[in-house]
Amino acid sequence: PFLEAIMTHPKFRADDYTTRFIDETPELFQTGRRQDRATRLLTYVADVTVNGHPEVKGRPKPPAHARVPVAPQFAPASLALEAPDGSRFPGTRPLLDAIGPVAFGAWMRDQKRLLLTDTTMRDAHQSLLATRFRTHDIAGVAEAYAEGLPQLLSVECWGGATFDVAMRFLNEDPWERLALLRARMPNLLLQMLLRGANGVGYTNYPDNVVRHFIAEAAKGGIDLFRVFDCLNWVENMRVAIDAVCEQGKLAEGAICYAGDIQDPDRAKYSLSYYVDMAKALEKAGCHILAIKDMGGLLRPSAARVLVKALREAVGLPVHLHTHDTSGISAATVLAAVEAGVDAADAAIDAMSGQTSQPCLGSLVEALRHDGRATGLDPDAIRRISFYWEAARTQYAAFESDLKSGASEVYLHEMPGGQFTNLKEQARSLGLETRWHEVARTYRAANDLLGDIVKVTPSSKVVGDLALMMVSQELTPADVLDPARDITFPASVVEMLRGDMGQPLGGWPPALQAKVLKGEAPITERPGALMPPADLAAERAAAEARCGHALGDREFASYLMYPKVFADFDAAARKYGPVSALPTPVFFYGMAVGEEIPVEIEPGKTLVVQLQAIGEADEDGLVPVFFELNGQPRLIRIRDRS
Ligand code: BTN
Ligand code: 3PY
Ligand code: ZN
Repeated sequence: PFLEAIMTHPKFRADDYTTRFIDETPELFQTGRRQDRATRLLTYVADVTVNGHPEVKGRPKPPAHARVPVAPQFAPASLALEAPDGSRFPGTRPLLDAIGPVAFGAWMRDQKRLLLTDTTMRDAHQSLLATRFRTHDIAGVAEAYAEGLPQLLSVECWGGATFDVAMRFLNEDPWERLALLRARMPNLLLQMLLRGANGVGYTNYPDNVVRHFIAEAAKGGIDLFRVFDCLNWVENMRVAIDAVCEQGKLAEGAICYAGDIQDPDRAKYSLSYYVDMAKALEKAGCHILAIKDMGGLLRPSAARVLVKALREAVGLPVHLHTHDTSGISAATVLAAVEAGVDAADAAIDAMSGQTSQPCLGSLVEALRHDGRATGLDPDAIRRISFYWEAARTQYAAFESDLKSGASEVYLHEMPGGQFTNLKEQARSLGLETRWHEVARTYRAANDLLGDIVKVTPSSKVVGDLALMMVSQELTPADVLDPARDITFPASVVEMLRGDMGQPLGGWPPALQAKVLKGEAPITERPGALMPPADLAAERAAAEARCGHALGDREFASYLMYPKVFADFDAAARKYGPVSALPTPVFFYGMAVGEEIPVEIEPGKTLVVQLQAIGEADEDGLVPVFFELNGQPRLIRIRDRS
């Protein structure tokens, strides 16, 4: 019908067919493109129906009668916020646009109520479900946030591990997710986690790559950048902080919390260490100061001392981020609130607790009749949480076997975002029954490395060393023994060479010498030694590799992850916009007789029905019969199951 429509078009028949024909009659060609996308999507659905999805193979399945997530609806957001001059705004985004980042920081400090960030769309699923939440489910509830929770400080929804997991495992474009969230939450600040010179990757990038990424993220809709360095090395954060400021966005400099300020045996991470770092971040131009307690190690009494000291030392608002691995994190937040913390992070109820953030709804209720009441609507939180609860059941394959809070976190000190990942890595090495040994060895590995800040990517290196020690039955003494030849993981070699930067006090010399086997380490900032990337040449190489021109955002993805992006790009060309599929279909395919709507772009919905699955032919191809918008379609798929 597509070709027929073109051939019979009056212009075509009048013989004035030129390339302008396409420009003047785009509707004909859009039909063609749409069908093309539809065919690719049907190919994916047919494939996953016949062969299953490798990521959920052999894993627990969602219960058969799971509730379908339906986002609640609220009236459009009221003018929930008051600016310093008394004018009112429907949320923090227009307030930031009106007053700019410096005044916004001052506004935060002036607020009596506790400001809250909802982390569900980023850290909560990163920490609970291996970052596997899909755009479909995240964007599906965005409007409810905009309308139901306009008093939020921000929505943390991007960055950290979400960037590469989206491409690597979910066949979806992180930039597309950001664009949808931006459009659906126009009144809320969108917040991302940026690993400083490591961008959203695991290694230091040239300065101009970091700048390019931040410029694209700001253009794409990020308002608040939480910037950290995995060794708390402020030198390594400056390029990113400057780039955020240059974009006119909020730069939140994070202090990663390690050790215990109240433990005299951990003198390395003392109160004055953190106060000095806070002052350095203020001087570096940050608008907000974050305490990033990625391990959930900040005890309530320490939080009281730390928050008070930081707020006295700097004029910036203080934003507390913690994890509930211990089970006690709400006590930490409440202690910080008493000490005057300006803002805190929490996850929506159904996605809170354990390695995730403390419970948003319960914090709101706890402070409800308090001088620092948050202003958030508990009923809206509950209704939004019901959505997440239903959506979460669809990700049963990615749930960890954690059942409770655990004080063991004070021993191993793993970040919440790493815990389930490392457990999975241990499982894949056959060490699942020796998890507590891995946890203890993780601490030993940390101590061997000189008691470092552990957060992506330094935490990954500690994990690699720990797994090596457990699987090869090595004690710390064996690791240090000059007579014992050890092949260290590449990540350990790179970190001790200085490729990630410098830790407080430097690397332990004996271990460093043994690991580097005579190679000289660097002590400068890695980015200062790297020549700027030749962006034009890189782009040409990327386009040659992918076989088509790349937009600035696609190019930014490529610069962070060349191979992951190229693979994603190829899969996207093969399968089309799979991010639009409902999650059960994405992971498990369709049942015969099932019919689903798929919104492939705003206002364009395909109706897909699976009619029948035939027998494999002599070439091993299985015919899969669909109806697409009422028209029969046949896709043949190789049976690889
Ligand atoms: C890619 O092709 O690079 C991305 C992976 C997509 C895997 C799909 S899921 C449905 C089907 N079943 C498989 O085993 N592989 C494909
Ligand atoms: C990340 O970098 O992904 C983190 O979550 C660090 O805490
Ligand atoms: Zn976190």
